[in-house]
Amino acid sequence: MAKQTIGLLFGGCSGEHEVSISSARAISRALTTPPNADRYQILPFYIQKNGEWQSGEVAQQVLASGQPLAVAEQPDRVSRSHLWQFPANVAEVDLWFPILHGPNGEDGTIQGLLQLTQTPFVGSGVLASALGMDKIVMKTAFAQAGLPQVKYLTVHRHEVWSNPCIFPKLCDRIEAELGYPCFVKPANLGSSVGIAKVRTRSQLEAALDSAASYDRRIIVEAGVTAREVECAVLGNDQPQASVVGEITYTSDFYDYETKYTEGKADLAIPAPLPEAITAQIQEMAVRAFLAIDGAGIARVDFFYVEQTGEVLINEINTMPGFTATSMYPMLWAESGISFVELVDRLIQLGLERTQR
Ligand code: G1L
Repeated sequence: MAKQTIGLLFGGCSGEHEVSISSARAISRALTTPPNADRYQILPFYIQKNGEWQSGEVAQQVLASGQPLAVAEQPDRVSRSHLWQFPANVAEVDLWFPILHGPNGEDGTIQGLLQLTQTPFVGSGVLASALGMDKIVMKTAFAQAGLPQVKYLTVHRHEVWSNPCIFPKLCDRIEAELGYPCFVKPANLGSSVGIAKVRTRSQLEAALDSAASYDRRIIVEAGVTAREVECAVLGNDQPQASVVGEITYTSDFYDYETKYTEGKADLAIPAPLPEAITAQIQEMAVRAFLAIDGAGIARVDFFYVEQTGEVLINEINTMPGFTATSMYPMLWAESGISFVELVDRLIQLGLERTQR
């Protein structure tokens, strides 16, 4: 049987460019390991930090070395013509495996492009990707599905910036309804950028101002004292949940630095939880996946409030980290699906979804 050509799409214009390269390397190793090596061949496409697509030698080189390609940053001279210059061999791809993060990689935009090419791809489509990226609409979908969450308020940039009469009232309302500590987050930025934990009025004011500079829409969440647990979901119409994992960390909250610095966060897989709580988390993870119309892959993050026994959903991530030491593949490894098998399953799920 002829091998299927897997278009590995990695890099991208974001702060997680390097993470993307690590994930792509782990996936390419899995694709060149038997039995995958007999079924698939890799066609790598590297998106440079300036948005340019590279295939062939250049992409191979980045994949082999793990080193990003240096780009001259001259924002005032950036041409947009490269946006329409895709390498000619994109036409050889049988299925896309997009390992991308960032403004144009995880919000449904890449999925829209792949959808337009009518080529199957791994992971969620446009709708679920967009829902998974926007904290406000995501929470609305979860609420509609009856999934319990922490208390939150949504704020618009104009309430923070335009009117000096509105702002104090807004802060009063946040203090009355949520209290301290609370978290201020831009609705749309991933990877903890622009997020602040605040404990006083002046910190709240500064955090709202800062978040407003990142996004027009802001979410403010009540702080809870809880354990942070995560569950991996795999499948399409009948998705399965993995064992549950727990994250403990030394910093004040799970920020960007903690996420990507070795040794700052510890993972416990499986998490030491009562059986009934584990079952509840797994059931909620699947419900969340179906609520956003997820496909293939997602990692769902929860708070477990030990004192009350409550499980609250925090968020769903349709593009979870995918390096050899990332939570998502490790949860499946503990559930009996190896990294090599997981990559095969994701490809098969991508093919299945478009065949229906
Ligand atoms: F295509 C998948 F499988 F849906 C997929 C896409 C992206 C899985 C995992 C990721 N992950 C990432 O893009 C990243 C968060 C590791 C940044 Cl590279």
